[in-house]
Amino acid sequence: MTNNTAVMRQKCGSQSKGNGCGGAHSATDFSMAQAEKVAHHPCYSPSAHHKYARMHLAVAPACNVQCHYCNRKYDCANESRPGVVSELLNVEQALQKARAVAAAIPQLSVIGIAGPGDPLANQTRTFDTLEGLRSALPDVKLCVSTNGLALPQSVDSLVELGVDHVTITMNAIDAHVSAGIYDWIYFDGIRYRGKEGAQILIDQQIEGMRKLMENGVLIKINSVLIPGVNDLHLAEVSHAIRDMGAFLHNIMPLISKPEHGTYYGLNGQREPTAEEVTQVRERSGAFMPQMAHCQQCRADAVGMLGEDRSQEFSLSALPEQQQDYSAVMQQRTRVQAAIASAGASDDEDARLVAVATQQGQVIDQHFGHAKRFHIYSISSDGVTLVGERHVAQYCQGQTECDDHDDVMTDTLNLLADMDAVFCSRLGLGPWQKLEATGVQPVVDYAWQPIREALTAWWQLQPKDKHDVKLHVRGVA
Ligand code: CLF
Ligand code: SF4
Repeated sequence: MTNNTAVMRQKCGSQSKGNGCGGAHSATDFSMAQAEKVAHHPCYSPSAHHKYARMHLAVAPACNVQCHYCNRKYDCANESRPGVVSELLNVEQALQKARAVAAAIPQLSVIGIAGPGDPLANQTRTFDTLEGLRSALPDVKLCVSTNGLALPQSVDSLVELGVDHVTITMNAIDAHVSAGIYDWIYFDGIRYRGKEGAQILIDQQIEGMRKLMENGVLIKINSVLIPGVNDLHLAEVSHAIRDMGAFLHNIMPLISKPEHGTYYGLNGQREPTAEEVTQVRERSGAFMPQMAHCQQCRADAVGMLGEDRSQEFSLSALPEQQQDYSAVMQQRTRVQAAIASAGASDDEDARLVAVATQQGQVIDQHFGHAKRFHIYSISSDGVTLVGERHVAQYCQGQTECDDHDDVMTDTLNLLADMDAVFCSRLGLGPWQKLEATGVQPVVDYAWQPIREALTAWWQLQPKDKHDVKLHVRGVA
């Protein structure tokens, strides 16, 4: 057992398998809020990966570590493996591509930054891209995949930008094992090798995880299975990350061919067999839920998992004129609502509503304090979360709203296609403006559980949409 693991086990107070920890953030404590967070993420939810698409924006060329299985110089459009990319993008190009893909693939629910280097070793490019995405595409989830070396100092920015899914590649929790996987790490201006570098990387990953957990970010751990190096060690990694609160463990087979030019490829390190992958996942499965549908995507992958449409969206193929994103977003919401509720949103009695909520369980947020709204479809088939929309917070006051009209107008425009907006409190100004656009403001269910409240509200509604609009405007 490593020092780190020992410390974590002491904190946990349990060494039992499966659900022994029982801490508030244990992987087995699968709350409704977590379920809703992963419902539309094709990597975090096995049932979502047939329904929703992801795209990666390759804006991060540099890396602060050198793994023995990576050669970022290699570029082949016909192969799929991490660290490989055809077209490096600047921030403006990345946003242009994201808008084009969101318009062409309405099932796109997640945009990730995953390379071709490490996103957090390219902080300006990564954070500028995430910030641009947040305002240009308010309905997409943002995702980051990192080696974790620069994670602790990045968590505040990631949280501020609304990133609530982070993947950390953690191949070992023991510096002896880790030292055999990395050539070097570059930290605070110094290059470290061997066990010293490996220990720094592990410590940074653990501290980064701790800070992510504090902020309610869902953590997935990727581990590359390297036969003879960490195959017998990954169950210990699973045990450790369970105690730290990770949500999912993704054990991926090493890809190692001589023609890739990696250290492992050139030195005869073999790939694991399918049976070895299954065995290791089974051992780790005693501690952590295992991901089995990973496609080991390229850093510029586009489309459903398992398909790669990146070449359809190369820079030269992007449309010169961007479509108005409000119309694109409304279409995307309709399509995603139909996917999420298996067509129920097309029913005459279906309603789309926005809910101001902090953790996704209770209607507990003032309209002006909300930074994101959860979008639900309600119909005779039930209440279904179909997405989210991010907004700028326009009121900083604790009691009365110090309205910023321009920001509030942006928020109102973003919600103009909703049938109703639920929140705990709402000023007279935005109330009247919502009503004027045919959106029903609802505060009657403040502090109540979302699903029960939406069901109760829906049961009171006229069952024809035309009637609803007349009702809201006070005509009927
Ligand atoms: Fe991309 Fe990774 Fe986000 Fe998914 S991929 S940054 S979590 S949106 Fe998914 Fe691709 Fe496997 Fe990654 S299938 S390689 S796990
Ligand atoms: Fe390559 Fe990623 Fe490893 Fe950096 S962290 S060397 S980009 S695989």
